[in-house]
Amino acid sequence: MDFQYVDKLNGKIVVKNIKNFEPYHVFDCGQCFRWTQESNGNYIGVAYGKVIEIEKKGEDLIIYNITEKEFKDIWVEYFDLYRDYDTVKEMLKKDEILKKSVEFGKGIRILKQEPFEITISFIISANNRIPMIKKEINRISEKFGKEIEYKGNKYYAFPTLEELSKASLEELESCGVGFRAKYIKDTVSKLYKKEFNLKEIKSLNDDECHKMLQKFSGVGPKVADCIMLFSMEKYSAFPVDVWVKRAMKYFYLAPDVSLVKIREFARNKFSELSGFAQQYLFFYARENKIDI
Ligand code: 8HG
Repeated sequence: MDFQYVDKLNGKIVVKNIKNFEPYHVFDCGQCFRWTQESNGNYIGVAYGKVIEIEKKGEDLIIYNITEKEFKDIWVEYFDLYRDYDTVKEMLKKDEILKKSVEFGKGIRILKQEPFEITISFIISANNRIPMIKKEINRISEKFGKEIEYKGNKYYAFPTLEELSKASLEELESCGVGFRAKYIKDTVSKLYKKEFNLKEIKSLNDDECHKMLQKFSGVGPKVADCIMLFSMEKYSAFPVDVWVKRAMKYFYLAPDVSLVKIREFARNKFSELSGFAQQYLFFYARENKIDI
């Protein structure tokens, strides 16, 4: 557990003595698309139909626009606060090569995000860049999701399955997602018609889950790994994108190994902690613009 106790004040929560939580590391390590840094350094994000604001002050984390009940019901889990990341990092740092990346991204935590939102978001992420992915998800939310007001500004929740089922192909295309519009439409329709159920997929073991997710259009091994890791608590997932491939080549492997081989190598090496290892590597490679 990475926090001591919680002080509740009017409309805000102070999480005392928080460990292993650096907002920049958590929100800019690639796992989420709906958090933005404000000019004062705080982060504002939309998740689970809520808007909250995060400030790190010394050893405390201040969360604004939140009730104690919401903190307990949603955010403790969302921020994975029950996990002791010192242990995760100690285990990973036994690998001398990984040490540098773990120390670089020491305040990373893997968020437990909402499976439907993450499935659609990572379909959008294929062959795309993070700033564009963020814009496209924002447009979809603006068009189909519920409006939420905070501090005089308008935010939009990611649409529910019901809400997104009403979107036409043309409307999706108008959000800038290009060829991925048909993948989104098809995935939403499979879920809406109950041909597939994300809760059931989440309950499968890691390998079955990885296989099942690839039955959706626009979901290959990499996107399936991201969905598993960022919304289904499957920590043996190891998504290999360009940055992770470069990091693996840079730190571990000879050049020109296939993505499948890199995934296999890493999963054998890091086992149940593969997903965490991947995030430290992704953050290190992207922040340092490793080019190999
Ligand atoms: O956190 C991520 N890990 C990996 N391995 N890939 C990611 C993450 N986040 C993210 O957006 N991607 C993918 O990398 C999506 C896109 O293909 C590319 C952007 O750098």
